[in-house]
Amino acid sequence: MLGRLTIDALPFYSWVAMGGALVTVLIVLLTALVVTWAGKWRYLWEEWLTSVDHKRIGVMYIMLALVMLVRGFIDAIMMRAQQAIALNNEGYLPPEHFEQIFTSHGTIMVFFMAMPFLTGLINIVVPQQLGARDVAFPFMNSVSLWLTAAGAGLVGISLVLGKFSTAGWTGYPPYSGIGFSPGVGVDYWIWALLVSGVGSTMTGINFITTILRCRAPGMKLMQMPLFVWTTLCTSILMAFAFPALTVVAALLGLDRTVGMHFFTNELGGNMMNFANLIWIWGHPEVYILILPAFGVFSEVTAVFSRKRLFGYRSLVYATMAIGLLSFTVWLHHFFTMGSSPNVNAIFGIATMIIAVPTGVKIFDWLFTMVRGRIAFHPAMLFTIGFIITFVIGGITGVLLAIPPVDYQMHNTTFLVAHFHNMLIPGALFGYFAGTQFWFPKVFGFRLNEFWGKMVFSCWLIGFYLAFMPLYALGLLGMTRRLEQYTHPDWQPFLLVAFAGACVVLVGVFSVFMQFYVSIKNRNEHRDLTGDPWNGRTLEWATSSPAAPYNFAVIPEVNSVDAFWEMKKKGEAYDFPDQYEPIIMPANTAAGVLIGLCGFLVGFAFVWYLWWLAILAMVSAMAVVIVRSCNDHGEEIITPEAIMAIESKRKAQLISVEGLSARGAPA
Ligand code: HEM
Ligand SMILES: [Cu+2]
Repeated sequence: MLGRLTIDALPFYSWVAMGGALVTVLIVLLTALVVTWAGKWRYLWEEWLTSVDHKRIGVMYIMLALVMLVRGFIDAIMMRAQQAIALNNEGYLPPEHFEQIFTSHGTIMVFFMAMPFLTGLINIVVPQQLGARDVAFPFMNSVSLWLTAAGAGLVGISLVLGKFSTAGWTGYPPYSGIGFSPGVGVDYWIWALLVSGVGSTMTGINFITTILRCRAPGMKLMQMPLFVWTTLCTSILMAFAFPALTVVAALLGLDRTVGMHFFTNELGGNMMNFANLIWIWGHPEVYILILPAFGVFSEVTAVFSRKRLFGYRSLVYATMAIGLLSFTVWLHHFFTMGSSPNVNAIFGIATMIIAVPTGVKIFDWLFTMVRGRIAFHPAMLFTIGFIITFVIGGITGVLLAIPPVDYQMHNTTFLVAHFHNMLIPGALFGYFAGTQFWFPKVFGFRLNEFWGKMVFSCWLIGFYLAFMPLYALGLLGMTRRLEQYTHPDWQPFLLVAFAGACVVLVGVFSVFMQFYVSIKNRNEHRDLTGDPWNGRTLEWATSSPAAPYNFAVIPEVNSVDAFWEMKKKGEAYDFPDQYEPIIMPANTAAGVLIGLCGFLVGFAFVWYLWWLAILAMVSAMAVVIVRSCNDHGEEIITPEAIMAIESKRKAQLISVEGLSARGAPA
């Protein structure tokens, strides 16, 4: 009945692990208690958990990302603390625990911090930039969210029941096979990826369709905002790359659970197939993470330089080129595995070619700033910090793309420094910039700028302190994933890296402090216009926060900076005398339930609870069938209701001084 699940699943093996389990359980209980105490379960369920509104789904994605950012960061600082002290001693983490930590850190940061963060921003912004009322498949959107959350839940529960994988975030066999990793850890990893990977694939399909089918009338492809373009590219990558991950994780699961031999080096298996498959997903994945951030930087640069984006077309072509090229370079992750020199050379050159479109983008952003009136808003600071730091990471990437150099640097901390150097500025800074930029659109007030600058400075300075020493350590020969060492020369660098992580800790704290201070003083920073930064694209045409239907009347678009043109022509704030009824999708519990089933399926397979696995799969099917038979999936918003909302908005606009210059009703 209980499969592999016994009392030994509790983490009695170490005090640190026990502490982690207790803290996890306490946080969950405390959250439940607070919600109960505030009497908010019903509100939470009806307004949020069952919502299919893309804006709310976006907010929930980002909340998940922030929680997981904290979790991933705790892992990171624990590793930095361990390496800072573990010269000629065991430090405070036993080896097996350290291994779980780097695996969960990598897995969480990529799948459950970065992915939900970017998906959240896309959800909030893209439909509004397109002049649409929702995404193409709102219900599927909710399913994607809850499957992602289910995957995160599996990683979370591994803290309490059983252990997490020790095989690193890429889980290479043979080590991740049942022979070397007999426990439940790798199974947790596999199922977290399988469940959330399905969600990401569906997100990709959803946004490709949304962008191709739901644009405002008149909006040509070459008139879409850049963030929409990068989203399109990322979505295509999601739809085509994630299936490879799903396949490779499922095959590894079959190897482990039913004794197949896809990757075993015996009975015809070959672990190289694993390396190929996972990186056929993995390299596009880094562009999935980075391209939306490029989109944010493009929007932010134009708005805060008070200029049209320089080289719009070249940015679009560069984005598409990067997307395409990203599928042609995966082998650079295993140059050392013995392909022929020619094969290595081809993949090395393909890798270097990606630097060209990326360089084009960097120059476009710089030229947008030239002679602009730059406002040093935190979003802009992140953009500038990104440009400078990312170029350094790019250069070290080109170095690693040279196969003989890679033979030296492979699996050293030089590599660790390189990919953090790409992902922290290239992905995370973009998400932070997007948060600073679009927060008022979602909540109706601006974020406190002082704390925004704190977030920026701590993350920037902390990043340099934490990762520049790792470049040096890599050159000194320190391999990655080391839980102790005997080389006294390394320790000073590792102490600096630890200090850097501590500075980032202040940065993480500042993220939440900024929310707290901004919410407390929200009345001083209200955004009554819906357009706090004098924006250029359509999302600023809606009110802040936008009405459930975004646009009472769908705008007509015939230029790149659609909203900017509307303001210039004095048409930005026109109100019609009458409204048509609007049909919106109704909330549904099906998404949450499918997510729950996904979680249970994963949990059941991890612990060999076959009855639960079957039960959960059948339930998921049942929910899908019931939902498909439901003819009441829609709600009609009446013209009167729209009139009420829009009249309030009109009154609000009239109350804002100086807006008439932008074409507002006088
Ligand atoms: C400032 C915050 C961060 C710090 C201090 C940090 C620190 C670390 C450390 C110490 C390691 C282990 C290095 C080793 O193997 O010796 C690591 C690995 C890793 N980190 Fe981070 N990290 C941070 C942020 C991030 C972010 C934002 C991402 C992704 C978006 C990320 C992704 C990864 C990945 C994929 C690994 C590899 C895990 C593995 O070896 O299996 N990290 N990080
Ligand atoms: Cu790569």
